Amino acid sequence: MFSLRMRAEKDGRHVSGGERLVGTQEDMRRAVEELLKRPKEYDLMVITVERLYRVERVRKALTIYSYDFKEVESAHNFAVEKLKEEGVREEVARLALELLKRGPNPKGGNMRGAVLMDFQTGERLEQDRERGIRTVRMDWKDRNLVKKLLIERGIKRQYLERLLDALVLATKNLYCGVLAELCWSDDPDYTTGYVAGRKLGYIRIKPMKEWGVPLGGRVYFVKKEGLEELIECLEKRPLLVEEL
Ligand code: PML
Repeated sequence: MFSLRMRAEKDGRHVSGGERLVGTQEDMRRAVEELLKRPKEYDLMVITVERLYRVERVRKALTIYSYDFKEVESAHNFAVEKLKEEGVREEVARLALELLKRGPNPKGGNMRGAVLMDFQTGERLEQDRERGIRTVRMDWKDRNLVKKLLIERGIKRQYLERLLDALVLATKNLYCGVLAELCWSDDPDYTTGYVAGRKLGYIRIKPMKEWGVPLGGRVYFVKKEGLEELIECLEKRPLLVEEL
């Protein structure tokens, strides 16, 4: 198999990314065509193709649930309650919400990757606070089938790719040993976010921010022990998710 990854920039800023694990030349051609269409505008695009020698598999993705709220505050309170069910302390969950609200990058704005946060103390554990930790090398075994199943469940086509990418990423995170995750997009036009955990599954929550806000990101709640292995799994070990 091959890992195919795309990232695009405009004026030096990351604007789009995507990835696939593909088995044949035909799949690779199709994936490149799809990824090429992803960014609306860019002045630099980098596509990386890497041969993989060992791909792990997980049978089932996290179960999806969805909750809509009238305002951000109620959505955030709900997210905190859910994170507590996974053992994240309330103060730590609130710290993570504050971090994503103001932009987790100490130089201002968003990070490319995720924050690693000690689930008990709230200490930030990622070495590089501008880059963060990037979960990569994961995909659906049959992306088109999963798309079809999600459409049958009533997911709108315009949100499909985003959900597919986020769900496979959250599934890999837990597989690697992340205890729980909090996420919302930095896209100003997309206010749905999620919390994920082994007991929780993948809980979509709307609205996690106000319209027009360009700040977002991911916080992974983790144990301090075994951090190196966890990071190695998230960033290096390829994983296919077999079923929805
Ligand atoms: C979803 O379930 O709709 C995805 C929510 C988070 C998307 C994160 C992103 O696109 O950056």
